[in-house]
Amino acid sequence: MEQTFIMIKPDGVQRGLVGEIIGRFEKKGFSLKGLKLISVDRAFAEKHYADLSAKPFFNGLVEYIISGPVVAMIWEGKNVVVTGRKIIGATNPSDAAPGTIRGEYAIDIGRNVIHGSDSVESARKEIGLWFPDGAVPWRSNLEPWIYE
Ligand code: RTP
Repeated sequence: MEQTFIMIKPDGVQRGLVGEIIGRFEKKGFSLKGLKLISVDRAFAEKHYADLSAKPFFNGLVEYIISGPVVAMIWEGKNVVVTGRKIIGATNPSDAAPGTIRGEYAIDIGRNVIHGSDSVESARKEIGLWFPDGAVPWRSNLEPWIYE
């Protein structure tokens, strides 16, 4: 089954949005397969965002991510990478549709509350970086009520 890496960024944690965000993924029917509250250092944040190292906003982005604890998660389910990005909404909250997490809870692109892997391949890499011991192996007995 497909997995994605979702991170509630420091602003989401500080603003008390953790329960709301987890609830959205749970209620959709996805399964939580990894969860931790963690503060990361600069080197780790730079590794996570290595693909963006040439961008002008890179340093500010790294400062933002290390400014407080984040909630790192693995979510599993059919098409969870693409659907997770839809639940999250567009990168810039001004473009994010109402009803999405960023559409409801964010204004500035540099305080956009949440990260979600943008492809199955980046999900695999990010899960490997954040959860070196892998996902917690368990299966929900609700699956027959979620998948036909
Ligand atoms: P994410 O990786 O956090 O899910 O975001 P994304 O794929 O939707 O967007 P990406 O282009 O990968 O950018 C990563 C994060 O960098 C910050 N950003 N700031 N100031 C700016 O112009 C700017 N552009 C991007 C955002 O926090 C974005 O989520």
